[in-house]
Amino acid sequence: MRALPHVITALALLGAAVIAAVVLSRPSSAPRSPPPLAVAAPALTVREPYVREVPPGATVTAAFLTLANPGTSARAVVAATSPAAQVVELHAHLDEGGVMRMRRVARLEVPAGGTTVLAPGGYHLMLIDLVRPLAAGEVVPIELVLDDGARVRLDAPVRAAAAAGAHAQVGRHR
Ligand SMILES: [Cu+2]
Repeated sequence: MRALPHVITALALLGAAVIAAVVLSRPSSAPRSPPPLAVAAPALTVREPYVREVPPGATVTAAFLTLANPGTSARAVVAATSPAAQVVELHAHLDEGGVMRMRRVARLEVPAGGTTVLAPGGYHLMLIDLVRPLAAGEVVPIELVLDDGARVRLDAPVRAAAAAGAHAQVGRHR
């Protein structure tokens, strides 16, 4: 694990660069030029990710976050993975005739210059077949796959269910 501090430092620097890029970017009337090859800023940025804590023995939980698209093209998340779960699915919570049901969706769209919120009662990432119990305070790495093939890594802290909206029943599916 000797390399870990370097990885963390690199991630911190990358995060700072992303924040700087977002802060510095502003609407411009300048003609579009090809992006410099050296800059590999992700097409989507992630805000306030968290995973809902579930009781020991629970095999599924959900991750919530806000996706921001600083770019000029619509982007979508088309898949996600995490070492904490065998499977991660993209889900929507839909009102079907007064009954709230979760449905798997193929894409989570994020409009150009806009945001898409994943929150209890709405869109979420479903972590299915957890490989071990997740306790509040630990951090779950998640990787998002975008429609252009880019990948976005994020670390989502586990939060107690009460803080995350206890009314949503994570275990109910299909
Ligand atoms: Cu779900």
